[in-house]
Amino acid sequence: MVSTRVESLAQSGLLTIPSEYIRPVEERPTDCIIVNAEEEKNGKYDERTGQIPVVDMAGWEEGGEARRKEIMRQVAEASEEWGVMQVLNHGISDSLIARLQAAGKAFFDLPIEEKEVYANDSASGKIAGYGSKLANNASGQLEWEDYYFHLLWPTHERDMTTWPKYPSDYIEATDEYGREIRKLVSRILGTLSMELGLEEPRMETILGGQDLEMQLKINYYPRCPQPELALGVEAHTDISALTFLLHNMVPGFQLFKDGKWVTAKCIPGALIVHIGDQVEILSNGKYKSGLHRGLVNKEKVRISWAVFCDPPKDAMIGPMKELINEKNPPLFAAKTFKDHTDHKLFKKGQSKKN
Ligand code: AKG
Repeated sequence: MVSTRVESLAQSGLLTIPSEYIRPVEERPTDCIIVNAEEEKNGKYDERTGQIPVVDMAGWEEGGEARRKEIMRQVAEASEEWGVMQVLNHGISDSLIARLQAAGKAFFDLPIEEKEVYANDSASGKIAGYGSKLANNASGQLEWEDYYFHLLWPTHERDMTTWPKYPSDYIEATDEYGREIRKLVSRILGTLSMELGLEEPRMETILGGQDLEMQLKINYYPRCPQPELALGVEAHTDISALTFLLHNMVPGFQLFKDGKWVTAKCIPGALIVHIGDQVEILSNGKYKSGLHRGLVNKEKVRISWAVFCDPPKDAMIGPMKELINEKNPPLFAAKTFKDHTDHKLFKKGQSKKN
């Protein structure tokens, strides 16, 4: 099934967006600021951003035990309170991030016909490649974005035919980035385990250890003539264990906290790290999987790079037994990652808590 590319709509010069992209009134981002170049220049958007915790990991390797403990405490606090944090000095170099972003942008700068060579077919289960959301709900709602999706980890399971061959640095830069993110996954899962009083490898082992998977999704949000009516990515929590997000410094990532949408400040070099559903379940709700969404912009193309870190499909994920006692009964039923995914993304099976 061929989807309409949002980029082609944007290029057609339309002044009003098709009805499938107009969100119901309660979902529209009217109560929050649609950041535009003017607001950015006069610093106005800063007034409404900035609360998402920032964790500076400088000193993790060489700063001694006290410094490492302090960083671990901040990661755990942000995960309990917000489920999202902006991480600085995470160990991934600015030059590698610049290469990853340049490669993704160069791919999306290609004419649409050249990107179509990589088109996915999500309706028939071929989810890797270039795509646009198909309506999977009765109201036929669509998101204002095109994307590119492929497996990043483990390396032996990659199907390189689904990776872009252009630009020439795409494969090398994306591979190197994946290796660096994989190290950070261990650091964060180890921290989250230890902060619950468990052995460092406990969570990572349940989440598959060597078999843990990572998927890359590049979200491409073209300029939108009516950003106050649309969403780039609708509100959701991630089905993953952890998600790592970079973007091109056009604001739009929002987290729902205490009844309000909070826009993440654009901090060069920062990685937005999310707790996903699997870590929320393992921790029996101590760490929160944050509800978030992506806005679109009238004046600028927004691009983000999300790496979803998932357990293997057959991994059984439920609250860790060490955390369960009479006072703390399990808040979630154990299920395989596949069941969780099918239920949440494809609405298969019985309607339960998640
Ligand atoms: C997703 O890809 O699941 C996102 O939530 C992306 C959010 C963003 O682009 O800011």
